[in-house]
Amino acid sequence: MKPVARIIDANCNRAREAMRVMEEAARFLLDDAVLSESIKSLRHDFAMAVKAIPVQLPLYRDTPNDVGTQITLPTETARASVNDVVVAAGKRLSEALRAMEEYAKTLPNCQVPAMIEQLRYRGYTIEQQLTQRLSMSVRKQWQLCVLISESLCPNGDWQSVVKAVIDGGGDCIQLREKSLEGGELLDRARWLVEQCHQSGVSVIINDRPDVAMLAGADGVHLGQGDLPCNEVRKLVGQQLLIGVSTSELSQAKQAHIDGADYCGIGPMFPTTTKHKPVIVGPDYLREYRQWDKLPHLAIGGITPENLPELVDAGVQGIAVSSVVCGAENPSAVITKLLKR
Ligand code: TZP
Ligand code: MG
Repeated sequence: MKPVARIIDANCNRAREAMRVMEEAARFLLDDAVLSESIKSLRHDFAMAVKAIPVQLPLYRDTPNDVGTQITLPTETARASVNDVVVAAGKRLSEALRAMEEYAKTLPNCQVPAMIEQLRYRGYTIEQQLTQRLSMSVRKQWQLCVLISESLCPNGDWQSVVKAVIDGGGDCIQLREKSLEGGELLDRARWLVEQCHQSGVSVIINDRPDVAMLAGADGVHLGQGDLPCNEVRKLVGQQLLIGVSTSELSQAKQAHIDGADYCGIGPMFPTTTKHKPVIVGPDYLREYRQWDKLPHLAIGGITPENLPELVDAGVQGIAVSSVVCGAENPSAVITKLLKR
């Protein structure tokens, strides 16, 4: 009994520590409430499984006489980045759970191996989500996002506007088409992703997480009345960035809790692109910057002429539509906006 209990005890500690390291990354590196919650619940269910082990594990602990405590490999003493810390923790977790599972099989009448096995599978998925999330284009603060709608472009020539954004130095395009049928929308999204990703420009799809996933876009943008951000996060995991439109700080705070990656904030100025009875203006931007837990895109009626007001309020990124799409020379407007 004694060696098996020592093994299970050591691996129990290892697994718990690994989960804590992973949870801290989700919580403090990624600010990801959903992922933090799933690791916390894994930790909780692990504690329940440990309680079901029919042995008083700490009674068998004998750290001073553990021959392994002095054996340290160079790879354990340095980590190249925080990502490596998380990767190592993920591996440690699965190893520890597997060791517990195998050795617990030798205990009579013990249901614990099956419980640990299920936790190990959950751990694999969490490790995958965490490392994907850390390695993906984590929360970008774009400078200039152009919302492209065919109906706003002269002669419907939206492709020329795409080209102008890419060539002009915009770093994000949002495809905003409210009335295209799914098939055509998906074709357009795929075309856009192909054009943009060659040049390092991000692609966000308005309203439609399904289309964004199928097209390999970077993200989806949700309004307050669209599918809720926390629900979309369940659907897309860490594969998409999620943006949420907000007009007040309480909405931004909720978006943050729900796992959003950036906030649209506005409308900054009167706009004809969307019906917006209340203009929140640069004051909301100032308030947002005081809080500032997520990247932002100020939006609504922004032009090269009124942009300095936003710069004064601390703007880091803007989203525009009609001023670029409707321009005779979209490239010239993009250049002016970026100069400001
Ligand atoms: N959400 C708030 S304002 C707005 C959206 C989609 C429209 C932005 O377009 P424009 O033409 O730059 O005012
Ligand atoms: Mg919407």
